[in-house]
Amino acid sequence: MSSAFQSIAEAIHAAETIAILSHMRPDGDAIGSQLALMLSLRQLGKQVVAWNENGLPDSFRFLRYSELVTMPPPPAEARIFDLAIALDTATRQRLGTTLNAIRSAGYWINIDHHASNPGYGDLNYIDSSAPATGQIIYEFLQSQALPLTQETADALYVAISTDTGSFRYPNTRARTFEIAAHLISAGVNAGELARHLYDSYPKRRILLLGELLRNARFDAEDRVASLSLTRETKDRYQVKPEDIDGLIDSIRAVDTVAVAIFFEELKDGRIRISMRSKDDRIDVSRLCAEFGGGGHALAAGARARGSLGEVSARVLERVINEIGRSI
Ligand SMILES: [Mn+2]
Repeated sequence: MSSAFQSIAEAIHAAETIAILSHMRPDGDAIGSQLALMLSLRQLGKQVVAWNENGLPDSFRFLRYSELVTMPPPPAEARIFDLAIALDTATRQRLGTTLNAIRSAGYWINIDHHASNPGYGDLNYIDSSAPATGQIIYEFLQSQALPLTQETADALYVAISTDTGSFRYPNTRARTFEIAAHLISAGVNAGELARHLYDSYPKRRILLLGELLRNARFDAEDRVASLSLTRETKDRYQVKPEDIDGLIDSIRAVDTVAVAIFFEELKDGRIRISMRSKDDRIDVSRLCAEFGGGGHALAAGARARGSLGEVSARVLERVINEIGRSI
């Protein structure tokens, strides 16, 4: 058994009150990991909260007990915890407003699979070979012989399925399928979860995608594709943050495309940049780091100041240049 897991377990056993945090704009890995760990620690009799800046996206409401993952309370109600555990969060900053709800925490654990994670916890478990933080949580729960309930298994399956692009991305290993098989043995209905995850989008999402694709931009002999989403368009379609997740895959899936980019105008005046690479020679976490972000080699992001036009021009120029040098 990994001694790091042992240290995590000791910190958990020593704590009464535990806050499990994840990143803003949570994805399936963030929500699934938070929920699985929360349910397991509650079984140990711990007082656990699970917070992220945006709370639970509607798209994950089908998960049993998911309503326990919430937005943090206002700073006036900030609490003291024995232990805070950050999951799937590459930088402390990405914990956003959850930090204001924690007056203090006796100890910080940081569990993640982003190679760019600087290790901002007192104890850091960063495994960039894991395709999902949910896979690390699974290994941890197994190492502690914690019971795998149906709800925990569902949450872990959602985490792993979504972060591997439904078991398609290169980080999908034999171990990933072994874990998936075990989760299915524990009661996961893979077809039903896939229907909830991949075949249950609101209509506004496909209408939005239609408009974005009409204005898609292709550069560098179609090796770079990008979509731009303005605040005006978001308002017109009444877009929720979770509607936007995965839209980038539509241009990523074009045969010639090596790098896909999604630009989104945020309320705070910044531009959210998502990047996907299909080519090992283009490390988008390095490119995003130049714009203040980070992530994985093939999937990364950043938030940059400036107008949509300005930021997209700057980023595209940099990416096109990189494609020219590396491919
Ligand atoms: Mn993840």
